[in-house]
Amino acid sequence: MARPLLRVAAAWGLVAGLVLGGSSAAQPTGGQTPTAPAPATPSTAASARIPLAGGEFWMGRTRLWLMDEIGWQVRERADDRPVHRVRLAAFAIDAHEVTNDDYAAFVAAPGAGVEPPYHWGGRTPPAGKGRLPVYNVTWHDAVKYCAALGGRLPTEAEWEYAARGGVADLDYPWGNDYTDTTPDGTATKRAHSGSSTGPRPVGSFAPNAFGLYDVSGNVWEWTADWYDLHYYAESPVEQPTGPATGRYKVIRGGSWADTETRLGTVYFRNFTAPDTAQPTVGFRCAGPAPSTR
Ligand SMILES: [Ca+2]
Repeated sequence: MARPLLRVAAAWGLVAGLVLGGSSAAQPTGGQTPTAPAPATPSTAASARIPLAGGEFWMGRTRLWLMDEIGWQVRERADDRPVHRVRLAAFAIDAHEVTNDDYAAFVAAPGAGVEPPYHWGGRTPPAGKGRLPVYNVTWHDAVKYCAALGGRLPTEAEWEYAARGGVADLDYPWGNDYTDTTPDGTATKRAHSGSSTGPRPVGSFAPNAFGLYDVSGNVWEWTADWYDLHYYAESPVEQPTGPATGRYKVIRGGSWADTETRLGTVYFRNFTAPDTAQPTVGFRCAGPAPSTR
């Protein structure tokens, strides 16, 4: 049944044009226009963690793709189905991908027990690169970083819940169109992808409805969960945490290097080995919900 993934990047526009909306297109509730680059003053990861009340949502690919539904589209895996109900407790998640500056402070801390990413060429990031998302960090070191800040990696379900921003039936964190068309007809990207020169400073585009930046694109983001092709068929409703074991960890959101826009959807699942450090993979942390008084 498994067939090689058809390299359809060039044809994806055709596929996207055949989307069966299913229901009326969800309205983007976040900002719709890319913003100016983020302020030069770095925010700390701790201060930029967003509390989310938790709740229920439909996890998985809720939008129907005509060529997929009728079997015309060749896919190597259909791991984003079945769509299933998920209920999450309150938690908090970083507004931004972890930056080089964030990670440098961690690396320099006594007892951190991690080495700096090799592309830095030293203990600190290259000048002017502090607001870029950190990458070339293994899953294990990402876990250490988050723990040092009183957090952890988000589960895959938490990541998707946060990425959707409380809006049902989305393809992307801002809506269903990958680009924003200005009055003069210019199509402007709403996330950083399809580049050959690396990521951009975090927060270079508008956030989603929950205030998360760069959920789509910039760097893939580690999640806590092991990957399994069939997990959605057996996922519990309550607080799913992924398979008990596996070989690969789930990464989400697509990266600066990806040209297929579907990789930047809120439901696209990808995976890689936890001991690999790659220039397209970074992370953001989650943590406990702030205590209520
Ligand atoms: Ca990202």
